[in-house]
Amino acid sequence: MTKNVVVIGAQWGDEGKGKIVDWLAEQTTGVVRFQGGHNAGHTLVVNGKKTILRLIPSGILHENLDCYIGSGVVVSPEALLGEIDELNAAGVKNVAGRLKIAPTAPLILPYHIALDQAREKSRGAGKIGTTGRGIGPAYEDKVARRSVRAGDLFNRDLVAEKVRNNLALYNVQLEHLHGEPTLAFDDVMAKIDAFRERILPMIADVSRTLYEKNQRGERLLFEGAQGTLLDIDYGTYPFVTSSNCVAGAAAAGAGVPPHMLNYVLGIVKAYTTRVGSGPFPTELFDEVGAGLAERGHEFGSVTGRPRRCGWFDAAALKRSIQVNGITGMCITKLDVMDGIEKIQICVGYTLPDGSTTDILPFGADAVANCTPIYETLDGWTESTFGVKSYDALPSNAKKYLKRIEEVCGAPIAIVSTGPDREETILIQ
Ligand code: 2SA
Ligand code: MG
Repeated sequence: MTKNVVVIGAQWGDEGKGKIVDWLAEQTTGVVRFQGGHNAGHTLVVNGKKTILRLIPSGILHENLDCYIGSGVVVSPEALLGEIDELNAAGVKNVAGRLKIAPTAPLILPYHIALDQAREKSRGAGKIGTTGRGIGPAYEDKVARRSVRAGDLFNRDLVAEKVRNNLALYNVQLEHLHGEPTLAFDDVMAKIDAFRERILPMIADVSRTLYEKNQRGERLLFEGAQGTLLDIDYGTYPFVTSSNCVAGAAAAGAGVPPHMLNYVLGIVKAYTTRVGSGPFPTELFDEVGAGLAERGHEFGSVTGRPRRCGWFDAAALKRSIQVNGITGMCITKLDVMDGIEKIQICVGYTLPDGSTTDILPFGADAVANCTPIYETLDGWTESTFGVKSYDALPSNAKKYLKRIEEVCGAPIAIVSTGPDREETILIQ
């Protein structure tokens, strides 16, 4: 595969990015997270042992490589340290020593979490279904230019001043808009003091380090979180996350020039899932959907929420391919489709005025108006679980993959047939 790879989710997240990043990481010297925060849940299985990473890049299990958290990530220091402790306890070597955080990355502090959860409660039935991790408010602070950034931790007085100002704003909202308890300045500072010393040694000039690595010819992997249809601009707004999840965000979010992004690998689940609220044209409410959820273990890896399941949506994928410039696709969880007699693929939508379109429109309202147009393919009864060569796949599974390529307009580079590193077919 060409030099630096950006791995992005091409659907609504949970496509299986973690496994692929971990697998590709072996050929690199660094893995970089460039957006999102600990709302992500990246699951890796190595030798049958499962690890869920939320904030730490999914390359950390390779003990010879460094992991980077770029400026585009909103960093919860408490979540980060919790994850480091878990990895240490699992015997992963030198985690903190191999982790570098950009000084310009905004921090998630207790008031972000409180406001995220208070807002969701107030929204009632209209809730977005956020992960409740404070992601939205933390990004709001960034664009409002009031974030406490990682590098600010070197100056406690500056942090205290920002926290005081921010709390004045947040407490008004918590109390008067949402009827929730306010947060005390001393409590927030006590939390910051509890993590400050452990975070400081990890703060480094990530942008420069990545640039110089690239100049030395070392390979890098950029790890996206969530998915294109959750992108703040191009997703089903407002039912989206608060960051850009598309490949282009890797440059700004990591602090590297766009020419360093050589290959965009779109991770694509062999069916579709979504967690949280918002429109989902191919959602299934029958036993086929329930079967996908069960066989695919479709529960949020951070929150444990059940994921909604549906047919493969090639018209949504087409949008994703165009927005990201996907060089190659990696199809994951193909084995979950085993045993379905007739498989449907959405190839476009009928709109309320009777016209049709072959690509997902932008925004929740427009997407909610889309009625899928399906093509039906014969399924396969053989198990594809753990199959390690393309030729060994059932012929109907190959036809399914071929049709996906044709309708979406991008080649399939990798097929994943199980959660383990070994259960991966490299096509090109
Ligand atoms: P937020 O918390 O502000 O980012 O939520 C806004 C929307 O983004 C969705 N979102 C996700 N969707 C899928 N997977 C995500 N990560 C976890 C996982 C989720 C979990 O890997 O399973 O454990 O529940 C993720 N993170 C954010 C979210 O559902 C909202 O629709
Ligand atoms: Mg996930």
